[in-house]
Amino acid sequence: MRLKTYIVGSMTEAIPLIKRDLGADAMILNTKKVKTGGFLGFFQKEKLEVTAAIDPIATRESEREHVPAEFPKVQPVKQPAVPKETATELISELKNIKQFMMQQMTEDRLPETFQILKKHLTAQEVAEDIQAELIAKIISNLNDETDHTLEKVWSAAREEILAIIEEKQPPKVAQDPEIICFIGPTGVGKTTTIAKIAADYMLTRDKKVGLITADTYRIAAVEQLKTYGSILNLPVKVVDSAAELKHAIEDFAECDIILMDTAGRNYQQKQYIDELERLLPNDNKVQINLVLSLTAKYEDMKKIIDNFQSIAMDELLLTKKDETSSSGAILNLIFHYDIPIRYIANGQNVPDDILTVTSELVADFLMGEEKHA
Ligand SMILES: Nc1nc2c(ncn2[C@@H]2O[C@H](COP(=O)(O)OP(=O)(O)O)[C@@H](O)[C@H]2O)c(=O)[nH]1
Ligand SMILES: [Mg+2]
Repeated sequence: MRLKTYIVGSMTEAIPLIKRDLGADAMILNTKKVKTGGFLGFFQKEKLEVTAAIDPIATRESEREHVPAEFPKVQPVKQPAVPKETATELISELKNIKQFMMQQMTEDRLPETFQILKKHLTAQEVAEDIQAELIAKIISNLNDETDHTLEKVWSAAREEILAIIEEKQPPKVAQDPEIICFIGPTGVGKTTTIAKIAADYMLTRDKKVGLITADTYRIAAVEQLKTYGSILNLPVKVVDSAAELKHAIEDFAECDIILMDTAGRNYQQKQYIDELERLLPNDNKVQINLVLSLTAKYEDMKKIIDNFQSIAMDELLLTKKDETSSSGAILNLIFHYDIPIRYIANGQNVPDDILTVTSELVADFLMGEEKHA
């Protein structure tokens, strides 16, 4: 094991030195701040002590492992004398820097405006990894400390949030679905949301809508959808099995869109997902829309989504935005999962309380509206 310690101004400065002395396989063992100097221009009186190491034996052995023993004729590929700056190396450097930034980002070490931003994002329940990425990007984009005013940091955060959403949200499917099946936990607002969306298809888009419910679990649930059906003057069919569902879909052949309600289930349990799989036709005309309430814990939302590996979920729909002041889960879901979110429901009123998701809407929820025209 060869160890080497560097006193540097920043991690970016340390990496080329480590690579020069110890090679590209070196590992960073420890970083600590020492007085005198500065880190990325903020910590004026501090420098960074970086300890890196390389284990020449382990490195050689791991190189050997790449050559399969069964093929003795294979010659090890000769490394060029001066290793070229490859994309992989750059990526691993960036990872090192990011990892380091995350370590540094304990609140008391950040400049004050960033501490305020971080507190705000934490209160909004934005996940730690997203916070770290946002702050790292803002720091690297702002020119110097004169840019660290609260206003500039806030609007930079907004811009980064917009960029994340635009990058992560897959483009909406060009073709409208024929059948949308709404699934999700009990009481999240599936039936209410179906009524809102049905009204939108019918009144704004002039589409012929059919309603199906497979929620025969509670009599009141059937009645609830039938009530909306009669208010909107839409046909409602009740189904109890895959065969009945198939017939109902055939009966609605001349509808432009079928919206299907299901019983609320605890989808943290896999058995309910299997049950759903047996009910739904294996047909890509059917779009699955998972409805989750923003009042739920993010960890619980994740568990449900992760359980849906066997059924490809097409969209997420979030409800009860009006009942919570924190919007971090929206950004967390967009960042951690590549599932489109088309609507957010924000109240009990049918048909009005539903919003179409845009990057601006989510940025407004998170950072406040006053910062843009
Ligand atoms: N505050 C609020 N309440 C909602 C929203 N969506 C639905 N609800 C209410 O949540 C309760 C359950 O709704 P329901 O549609 O029956 O949920 P389901 O069991 O998932 O079908 C009802 O009291 C709805 O009025 C929403 O976006 N915000
Ligand atoms: Mg319902």
